[in-house]
Amino acid sequence: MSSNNTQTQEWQVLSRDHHLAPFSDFKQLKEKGPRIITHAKGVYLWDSEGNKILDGMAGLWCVAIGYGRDELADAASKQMRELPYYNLFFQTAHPPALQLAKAISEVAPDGMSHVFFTGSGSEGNDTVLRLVRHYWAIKGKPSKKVIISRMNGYHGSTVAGASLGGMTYMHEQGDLPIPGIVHIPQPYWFGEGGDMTPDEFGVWAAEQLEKKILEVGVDNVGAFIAEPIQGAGGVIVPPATYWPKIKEILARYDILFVADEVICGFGRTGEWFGSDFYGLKPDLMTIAKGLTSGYIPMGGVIVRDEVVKVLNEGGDFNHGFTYSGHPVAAAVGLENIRILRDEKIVERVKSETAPYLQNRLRELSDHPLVGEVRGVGMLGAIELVKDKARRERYVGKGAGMICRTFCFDNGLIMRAVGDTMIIAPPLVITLAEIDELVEKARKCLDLTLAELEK
Ligand code: PXG
Repeated sequence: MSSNNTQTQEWQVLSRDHHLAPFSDFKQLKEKGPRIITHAKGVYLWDSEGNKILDGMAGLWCVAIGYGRDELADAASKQMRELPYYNLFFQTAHPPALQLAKAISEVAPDGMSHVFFTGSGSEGNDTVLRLVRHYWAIKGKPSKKVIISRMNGYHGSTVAGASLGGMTYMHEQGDLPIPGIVHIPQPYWFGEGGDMTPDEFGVWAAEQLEKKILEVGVDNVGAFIAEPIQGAGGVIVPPATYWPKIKEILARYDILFVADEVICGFGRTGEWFGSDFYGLKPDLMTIAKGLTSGYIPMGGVIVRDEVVKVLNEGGDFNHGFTYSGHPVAAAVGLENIRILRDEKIVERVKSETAPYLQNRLRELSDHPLVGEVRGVGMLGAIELVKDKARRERYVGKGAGMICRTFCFDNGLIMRAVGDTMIIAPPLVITLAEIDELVEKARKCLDLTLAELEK
């Protein structure tokens, strides 16, 4: 193990002897030992070696209001003393879940005033699958079961979530997707656009939805699910032609549209939801992450009123979780939304910090290693290439991982998805902190280029 610090070593031994970490190579992690994060404030993390790190990923895309807000701790503590647990089953409810449902409906797009709570985004998407099929059964069209999703989309890690997702490396480890879920190509122009212009490619990628609906048969298709901007897939901002064409196609066929807002929701694009940013009209929206700024686990599904009207006629919906609408999580979510609203954090992202971040990030386009910089709001991606004009990669060199390691060692968390570097900082990041982020990123691009050209 890498550290000389005995406290760090102790924790790494606990990891080696007792912990199986998510999305990790267990054996490799045992040998190397994890970096131990001990505390955080604002946009900064500290590790057990005393390093201060600018968190360019807001944890895992979730810490919208930044670390260390006592108000959320106080809300949790107060609720734990008053009613630490009760459920929403069997015709009971409690104030925090009901108040949070109302608060969410106030920031959600018009006509989406009901929420089904879950414990996570994955559970939210499991709920989506159950809701979609239940909806069509009530409407007398039980054959409309198939859900169309996208390759390289991310919708979670439960069996339904991973099936809806289009990550082949997840499908390979569990005989997924489950039946009734099919995938179409993603609108990733930089990686897959070939000789088409971005606009041509956006139309082509959207047309794959119509092609798939016709192939499966509209009588068999229940819904299309998509992230407004793919997050875990590499911050894939679709070409400008994509969503308008998808909207046109959705209007032609009687299927539901599910926006997975787990990353885009609660201000990340500078609007409350990615659907607001693109003018989409989803029937269902999956939420999590920014809902509680990650201070406590919680997810849910926001449902359009017309859909609720149908569900109201369907008798029991036989689905729910012990922790659906957990009172402590709900109290934290309420306080988080209050802070987002009262401090006008979403407005400030839109008018000030996001334009600044996007401008500053694009300055990196002149770097010899950078093939494209793209982003929206507090989401950004930097493509690492060997040849800019031909969008040619460094084959087999692991450029992204090299860059990610340099970033970590230089006090910046910037993630790598293959050779795409991605950022999603807390929404409260300041202009000075954005400067620091971009300057550190440039330095690490220099170090990465030098390493690759060695
Ligand atoms: N939908 C989207 C769009 C997500 O980004 C989920 C659903 C699932 O949420 P839960 O709460 O069940 O994790 C997510 C989660 C990564 C990474 O590598 C991204 C997520 C989770 C884990 C890793 O970027 N997003």
